[in-house]
Amino acid sequence: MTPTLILRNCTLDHARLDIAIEGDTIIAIAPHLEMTAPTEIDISGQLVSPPFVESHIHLDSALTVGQPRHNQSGTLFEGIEIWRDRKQTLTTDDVKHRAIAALKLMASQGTLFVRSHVDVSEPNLTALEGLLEVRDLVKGWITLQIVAFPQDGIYSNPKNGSPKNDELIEEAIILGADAVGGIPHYELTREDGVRSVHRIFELAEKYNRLIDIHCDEIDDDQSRFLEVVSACALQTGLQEKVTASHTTAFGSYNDAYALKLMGFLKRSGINFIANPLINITLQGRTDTYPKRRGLTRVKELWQAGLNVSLGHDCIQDPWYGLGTGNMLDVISMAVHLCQMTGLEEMDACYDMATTHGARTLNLQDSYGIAVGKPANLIVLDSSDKYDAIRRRPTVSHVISRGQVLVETASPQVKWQRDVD
Ligand code: 17E
Ligand code: FE2
Repeated sequence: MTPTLILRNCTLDHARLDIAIEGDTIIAIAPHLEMTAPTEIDISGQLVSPPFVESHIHLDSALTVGQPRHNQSGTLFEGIEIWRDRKQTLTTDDVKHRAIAALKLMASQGTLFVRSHVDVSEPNLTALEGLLEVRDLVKGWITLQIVAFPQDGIYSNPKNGSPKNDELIEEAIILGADAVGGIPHYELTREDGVRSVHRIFELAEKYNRLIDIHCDEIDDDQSRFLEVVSACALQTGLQEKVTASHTTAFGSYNDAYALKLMGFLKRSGINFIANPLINITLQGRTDTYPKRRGLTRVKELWQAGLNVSLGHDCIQDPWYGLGTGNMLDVISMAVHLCQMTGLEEMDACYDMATTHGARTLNLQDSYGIAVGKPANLIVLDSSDKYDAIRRRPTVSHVISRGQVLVETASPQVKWQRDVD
């Protein structure tokens, strides 16, 4: 074995270990490795973690806030209208520049696996073309999955509108999208919503793709497409290849229905994604007081053994003008909003942005810190997950494909005078 890089004195799973890398693969992990390498880095006991997984973001609309106007009501629907205007002026270069800028922001803070939705209810598929190019351009340092997402709905075109969104989504899949998306709660009727879910499953089966559906992203307790998604996942056997994003209406369902549904969800074994930064701001907008949090039942899903992961959803776009690309912000918000403040619960929220996200993205064996796996890992200036969530420390090193991609120094505080 001839390692190219050794990380010494890493804190990994509460132990002090050295990690040796050869090329792009982890080749040894042990307390004191005898071997040497041309590059060795003393990690000085900092926390080493698998990279963050951003399991839900919209890179095509990232960094467009204020274009052509700000979202005054803060609702999902005004966001969709603003985006409908903005997407008229899309070019592939515009999409590529913003997407790469957002990915660099994310990678510099430890995210190396990303699932992005891309709006395919846009006749030229410009955003898709841009993101497909980006997926290829960045693959040497970050993994990007693309979901063909019909923002305006699959069946919402006027009679003679062409081309139909139903045709565009299929074309997007043929062109190379990794997953089929949807938005059943925004189809014109409940029946169309159900029909759209069936169509999504049909396409996923036909082209052997994953599924990730924006599902019940509304406070309406009558929005019940999750049961349809879960039933289709069970009946087709696609199960863990299926993800329900947002499911915020689940936070408004009555407990009797929620209990029944939870049993069905356990049988179907689908994945869930919550986006706490944006769910808390987009939802609850029609409430006076008490005001709902607009989040799905993250804690209860986790307690039921279902796979839940986390995403930003937005970085400075028509739906949410904030967003940093730092997954520790998302984790911290989840801990607060979902009241997952027990020690085990906080660790679980951290895992939702790492290992659980990897499961949602179907990354299987290519993710994690173990001998034989690809050498992707991050170093946090921190002692453990709890400390990392509380302080949101600097990610000091990002190692991607066996090489140091980014190094960032922690801020240094220098007192300029003595105080008691
Ligand atoms: N589109 C949508 O339908 N829902 C969202 N949360 C965003 C875009 C960001
Ligand atoms: Fe989304």
